[in-house]
Amino acid sequence: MMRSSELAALGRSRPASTSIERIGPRASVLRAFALDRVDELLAGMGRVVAAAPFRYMVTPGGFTMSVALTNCGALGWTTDERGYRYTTNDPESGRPWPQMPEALARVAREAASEAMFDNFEPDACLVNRYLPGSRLGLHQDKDERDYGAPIVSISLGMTATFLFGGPRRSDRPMKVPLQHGDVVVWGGEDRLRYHGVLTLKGEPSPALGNQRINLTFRRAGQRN
Ligand SMILES: O=C(O)CCC(=O)C(=O)O
Ligand SMILES: [Mn+2]
Repeated sequence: MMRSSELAALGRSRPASTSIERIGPRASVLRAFALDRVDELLAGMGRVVAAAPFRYMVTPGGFTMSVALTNCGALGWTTDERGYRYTTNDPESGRPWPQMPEALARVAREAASEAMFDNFEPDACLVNRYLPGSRLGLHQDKDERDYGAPIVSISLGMTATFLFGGPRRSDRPMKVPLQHGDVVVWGGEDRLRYHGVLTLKGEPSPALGNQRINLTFRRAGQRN
């Protein structure tokens, strides 16, 4: 996998505004990392949403999530009264989840590599849509088959406050503002840290208006 220095050698240097903030031993925020890829990310996402529209899923506890979601890739994350799990097919259409657009997978691989996780090959991309008032409670990402691969999370649109906690739900989370184009990567000893998103509010985004889109890439099935 290529690092920035190698990309620069190929004439693909990152915008000057890019910087890395460590938020854990194996967790970092890559500021503005996806900014020069927004158009291709949105185009790819548009194709995914056309085939598998956003929907509001129900938690096992019977609550409807305030975040709308869909998926692309070989596996897609779903929740219903029976629990959380990954499925190969969209339960709404019965068809396989749309393929993960190569442009999305590429940014995820490059972000993982930049954060020192080589050979990340995502097989699942969960697409979350937040509208003002949407929130995501503290949780761990633990429905994946093994935790060897990192989570790569791209933020687009409105700025949100990401909560990044510890290994226990009761650990006080740090608050990390995430802006359009920022990418968070966590893995290794940080892989199971609790995290969530505070209720979305504030200014509309010049790029996406009154919404925030989050693309979360995972290795959910067998490892490569
Ligand atoms: O929207 C975010 O920044 C985080 C999303 C997330 O944690 C998830 O989808 O599991
Ligand atoms: Mn999560």
